[in-house]
Amino acid sequence: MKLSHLLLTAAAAALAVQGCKMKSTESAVGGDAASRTYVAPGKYDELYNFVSGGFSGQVAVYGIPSGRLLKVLPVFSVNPENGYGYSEETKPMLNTSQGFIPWDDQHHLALSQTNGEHDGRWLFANANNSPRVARIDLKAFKTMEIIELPNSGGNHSSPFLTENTEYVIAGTRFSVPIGNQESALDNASYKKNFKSTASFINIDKNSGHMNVAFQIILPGMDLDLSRAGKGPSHGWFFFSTYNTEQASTLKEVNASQKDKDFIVAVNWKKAEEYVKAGKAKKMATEYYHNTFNEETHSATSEIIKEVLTLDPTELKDFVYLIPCPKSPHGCDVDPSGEYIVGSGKLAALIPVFAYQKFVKAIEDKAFEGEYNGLPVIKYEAALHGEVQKPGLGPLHTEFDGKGNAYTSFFVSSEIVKWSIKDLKVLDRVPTYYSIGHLMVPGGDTKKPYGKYVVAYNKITKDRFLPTGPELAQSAQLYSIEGDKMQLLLDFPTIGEPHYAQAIPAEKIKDQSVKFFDIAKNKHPYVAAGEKATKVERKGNEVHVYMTAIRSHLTPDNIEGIQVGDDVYFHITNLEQDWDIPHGFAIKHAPTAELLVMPGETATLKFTPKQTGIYPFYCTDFCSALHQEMQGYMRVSAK
Ligand code: CUK
Ligand code: CUA
Repeated sequence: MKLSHLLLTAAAAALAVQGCKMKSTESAVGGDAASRTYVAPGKYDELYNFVSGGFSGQVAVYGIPSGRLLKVLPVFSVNPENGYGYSEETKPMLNTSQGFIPWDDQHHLALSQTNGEHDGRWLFANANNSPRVARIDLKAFKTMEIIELPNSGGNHSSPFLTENTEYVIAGTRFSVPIGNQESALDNASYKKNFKSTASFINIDKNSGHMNVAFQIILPGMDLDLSRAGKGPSHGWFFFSTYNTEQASTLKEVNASQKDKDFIVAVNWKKAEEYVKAGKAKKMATEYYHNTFNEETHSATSEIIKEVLTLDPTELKDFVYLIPCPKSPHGCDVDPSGEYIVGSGKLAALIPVFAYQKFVKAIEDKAFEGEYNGLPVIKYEAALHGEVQKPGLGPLHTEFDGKGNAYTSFFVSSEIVKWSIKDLKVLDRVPTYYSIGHLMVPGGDTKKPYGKYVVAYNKITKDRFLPTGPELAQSAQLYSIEGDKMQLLLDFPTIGEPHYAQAIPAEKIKDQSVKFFDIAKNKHPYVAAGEKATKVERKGNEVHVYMTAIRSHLTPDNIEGIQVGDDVYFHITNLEQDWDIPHGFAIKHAPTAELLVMPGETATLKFTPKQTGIYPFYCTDFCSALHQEMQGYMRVSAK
């Protein structure tokens, strides 16, 4: 772990140099913190906080300001708790060109936007390891779509979106050779064969459906994070890079040689024109697009065999590089769309670029040279200014819409508030400990909600009761209403949280789906009433059309099954009421349970290996007669 090693060794020295006074927690906690985070029993939180689940592969939903966990949304990892990835209906969601993949690493989230503001329709999430992007529907809080990205390795700079959700953009963190080619692993081969790709995923305005519109093939340099321009800079997209040395091994000596890496500025409107004009190249490939159908309550996979690519070294004038000090990580655009903040992890300053100056620099051809065929703008020509000595290890920046920026500092473990206009540090608060991302509700939009900043920390040591070597992950809520930031609350999170999003509750809560209309259920194996239940044999396959309603499962005695039969239990939940799921589990099924929502049909496949009697039951305590929701399956010898 090169970076963390480097940063941690730098930490002690850094703190000494800085004379950073670590205040005690007590003095940093606001006096009225309890009343400001207390949400009385029966009351709702003010905001939904969607938090990436890191290596859990899922997304967690918390209430703010209470920090209460409201839901874990399964996205990229199987979830035996509700059958996601185990039921026949959801298995296709995790299909990829390399087969079924039951896990991933989830880092960033983006709420859909209209006119640069969160609209509460969808949430997009990245899979970092096996490059994919998911769309979650916020009416039903359900993963509806997962699209795989070809020509990508480490889908980290993802998903970030344009101000009207025209595109979700995904950049490769690990440059790889295009088209699954192999290559020797040395610097010369990296330079020659490795490429970074930026995928532009088009989003259908009405359905939200994703489609890889085109990919920009860039020289290998490892895209790390990114943001779309907004307002005046709408039409541009900015990525940070950290391996412009093009080293195949990132041992310290290699990747941090250079004084500056780049921010890659992409004029996506121009790229769009090139695509429309037929200038993109068709490339044969293979990737999966998995969609969950609301009417059949089932997912299907589609295999796509072609992708359009643009080469910015051939088609000029839509990709420019801005030098940015020392291995930038975060790359953030302020609410006005005028300023682009780079955060060099190894730099002791924060460079802020001005969009107008950047545009002028292109007009004036204020270039310092080329990098692998791409024009490099002069640092000073695009620079608005630098925040001097802000702290150590700057990572990410969010905004409050009042002209202030909040940057997280991993090494000096703090949030620093500074003024965008005059680049003065205004305030700093310690985080416990080593903050990664931070999030101001709406802080990435044109109109931040402000009020709070939440720190998502990398180290939890001593914040919660010890639970062995592995501690819960830690988030911290601060008030940013006054001039000084105030710590209000610690709350534990699942997985490892990276980026998060938050949105006022009103934008989501009233549209929440309470149950699915059974009359509209078009599942091929639905039993829309108890009369439609049956057991059907087709050779080796047995299909059980079963219904669940308080308080029985129908049929509840199943005979005629033989060892080795593939038994499909299709459970339709007949309830038409809120919060009445029924569960289904059968003895020795080596998969998971099903948790079937009202009006939905879900299927568990089970192949019994032994003769005997197999009890099955409802797992969700649904009524006074919940215990009576049970039955038996008899399995005979072949
Ligand atoms: S990364 Cu986690 S702290 Cu993957 Cu956005 Cu910066
Ligand atoms: Cu249905 Cu318990």
